[in-house]
Amino acid sequence: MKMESVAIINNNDSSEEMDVKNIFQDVLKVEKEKRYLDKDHHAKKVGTNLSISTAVRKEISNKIGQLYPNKIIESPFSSSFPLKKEEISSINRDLDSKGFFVLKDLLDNIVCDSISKKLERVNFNNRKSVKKIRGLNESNVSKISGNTAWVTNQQDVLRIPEIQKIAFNENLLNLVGKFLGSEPILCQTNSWWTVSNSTHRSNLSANSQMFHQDMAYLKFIKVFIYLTDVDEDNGPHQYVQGTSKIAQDKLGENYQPSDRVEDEKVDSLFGKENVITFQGKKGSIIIEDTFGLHKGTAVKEGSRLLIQLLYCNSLYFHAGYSFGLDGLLPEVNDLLEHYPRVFSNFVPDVDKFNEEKFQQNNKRTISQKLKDKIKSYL
Ligand SMILES: O=C(O)CCC(=O)C(=O)O
Repeated sequence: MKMESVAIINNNDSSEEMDVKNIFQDVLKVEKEKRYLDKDHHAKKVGTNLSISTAVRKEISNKIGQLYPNKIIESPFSSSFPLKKEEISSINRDLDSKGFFVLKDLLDNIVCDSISKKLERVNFNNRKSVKKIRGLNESNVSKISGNTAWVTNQQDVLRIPEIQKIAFNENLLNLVGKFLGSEPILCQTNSWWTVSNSTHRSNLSANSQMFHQDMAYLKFIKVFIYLTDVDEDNGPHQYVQGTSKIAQDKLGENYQPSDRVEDEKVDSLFGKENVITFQGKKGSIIIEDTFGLHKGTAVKEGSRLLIQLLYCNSLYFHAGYSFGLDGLLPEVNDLLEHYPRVFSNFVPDVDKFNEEKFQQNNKRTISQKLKDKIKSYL
């Protein structure tokens, strides 16, 4: 009898335990070799990402937490974000039970306006085109094609000093680290405009305007900051409270966490009363575990601009863009020396790196373009 067969016969591990062991071994390898920066890395891991259960994600995340334990971060940016140190524990309790928390205080209006102004000098694009649009503001954004224009290179957002002061704010880093149970890694500084255009299913689905779970990393947390006033008409964000732990199981065997879920199904499975709509003034901040079901509602009138920061516990499933070292404030360079794991998604020559990824992600064949066109008429 071969050794391999003996090992299998004597193996008392459940398939879930095997998944945890095997995937964690792979996490260690990917992290050690920085494989998450390879252009084809995400494609190789997408199968694993789609197939693992919520319980397996949690177990692997616990192991990551043991390897890179959450530690108190000291940052020079302590008053750049409206979050108090004393609030961290209670916010974490809400994140754990409900999956979200809305900060009581708003981000300063002057800071919001300064960020919006600087975003006018940044390239945006819609999901179906490599064409870049610049100079977007509230008075001209309705002219974009599609429902949403996303920032093309997130390094352009990070170059904005106000964003660095928020993303590396001491209380925010300590809050997200506590939630993740490990040192946080900054993995996105995203921004997008949403406008009224099409309520066709394919458009809503492609623009995160149907309920879905994010599955970008093993464990992660998002911080949304509204840069425009958001009322019921211009696309308030929605979250289904309590779903971060139960969505995958409750949606059944045929459901994959990348699927879009109809409003009616959400109401009947999770209760209409649990769908929370976030209207709020410019500067409103939602901290959210987007492994729970969420979406942006379709804009009826006007437009919405927001910033989204994303922190994760490991770049194992990383598909996104990276950051570079240029344009960092001196204080951020100091932080990098003390907390290198927070900066795991930083690469040299980031603009070239991100542009190549952008071209690859947006490469669509003529037949794909034709299929999308046909779908939009159905
Ligand atoms: O635009 C929104 O409010 C939805 C955002 C979203 O679904 C996401 O970030 O995953």
